[in-house]
Amino acid sequence: MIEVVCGDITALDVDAIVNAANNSLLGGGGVDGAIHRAAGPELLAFNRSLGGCRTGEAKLSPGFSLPARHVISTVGPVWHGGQQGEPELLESCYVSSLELALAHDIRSIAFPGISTGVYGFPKEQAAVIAIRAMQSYEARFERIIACCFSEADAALYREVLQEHS
Ligand code: AR6
Repeated sequence: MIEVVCGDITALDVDAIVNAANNSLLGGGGVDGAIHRAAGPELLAFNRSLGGCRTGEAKLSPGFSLPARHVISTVGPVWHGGQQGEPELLESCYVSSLELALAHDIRSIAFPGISTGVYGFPKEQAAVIAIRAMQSYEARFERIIACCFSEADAALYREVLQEHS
């Protein structure tokens, strides 16, 4: 079962939380800033050793001061109108994160709405891509959580889940 929760992803006690990062993996605003603040400066120091991350790919870090054991950083596409591979790249963020999790025995994972903040991906289309990817992996995890930052986003996810179940 995919769980839709509304709140701050940094508070979740799961094996891994996913970060909507940028190519540098060295921090930023939005959920990325919140995760770096809650994890502590060790996350930035660790990420300097990772050599960045390509859009659509994912990298693993420890959770440091977070309740979550790991951070999986993925880099979503910037929305340029949808004709530059944005949907495929966003799907790849979810699939790459889930594959990386499985390779490291991560059994509970929480995602924010990757690319739906400053990167400008339309929220409804992003929710459909997110839910479809999560559903194709749900049998291999104990928990997959879609962590929404507003009640409106959570309502959208619940609607999409109903339509796609
Ligand atoms: N917990 C859960 N979701 C959150 C939180 C939080 N604490 N804070 C924000 N969100 P964004 P992007 C939601 O902009 O669009 C950074 O500067 C937010 O409501 O964080 O992928 C990076 O360094 C939205 O739905 O990520 C990159 O440069 C979602 O998280 C760039 O932003 C994603 O919004 C990435 O942009």
